[in-house]
Amino acid sequence: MLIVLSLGGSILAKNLDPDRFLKYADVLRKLSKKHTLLVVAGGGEAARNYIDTARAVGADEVTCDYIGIEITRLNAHLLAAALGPDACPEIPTNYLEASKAIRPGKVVVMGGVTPGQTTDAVAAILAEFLRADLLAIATSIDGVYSSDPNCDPSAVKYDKISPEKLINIVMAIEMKAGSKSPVDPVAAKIIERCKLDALVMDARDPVQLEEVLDREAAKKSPIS
Ligand code: U5P
Repeated sequence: MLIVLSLGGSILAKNLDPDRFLKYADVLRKLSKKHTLLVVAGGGEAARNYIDTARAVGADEVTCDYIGIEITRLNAHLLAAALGPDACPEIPTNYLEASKAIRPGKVVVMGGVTPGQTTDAVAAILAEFLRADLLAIATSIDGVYSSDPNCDPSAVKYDKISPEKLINIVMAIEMKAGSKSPVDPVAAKIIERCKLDALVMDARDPVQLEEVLDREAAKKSPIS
């Protein structure tokens, strides 16, 4: 099975804790022996801090995005370092490079690509490009809600949601460099356009990531 995983920076790079990188690397290493696996690392707190400072010194949003992309690539480098020989040695900077980097049993790790989107969109576009079996978005919340559950106690969680409804929810969220939404609007449109099967999951615990992806893989290919 071909899996594209968007691995949120808020969970991967939390406090830049080396143990967290190593724990996610362990899980990804195991998954890569069973599946073709491409991982897009997010920017996390460091990206948001850099973007806030860039904005405060007068940078435009595109410049803020470029700064965010640099941080996602740094996180991708850290994850690749934690994977050691199980990571493809190059960090692709676009989709074609990512497709060419695929090697059996090795994880392709990359970060952002172009301004105006987040790494969720990178993962969605990559999933479309490679005709992935599964697009998984691993974050610190356990799914898609009608509004931000951290601010709105009446937020409703959706177990399943149509791409059209997802678009309606995410379009209401402000789109700026570093902004947070359950899935970014570009990703939501890509999911709609190519009818991708996308999974949003709480993967603050790396073990959960392995369990959920193994379960989804078993659902998709019950014989293997
Ligand atoms: N970013 C982009 N383009 C990409 C990926 C990321 O502009 O292809 C910028 C955005 O400003 C984003 C930030 O909010 O980097 C950090 O990425 P993420 O953690 O939000 O995915």
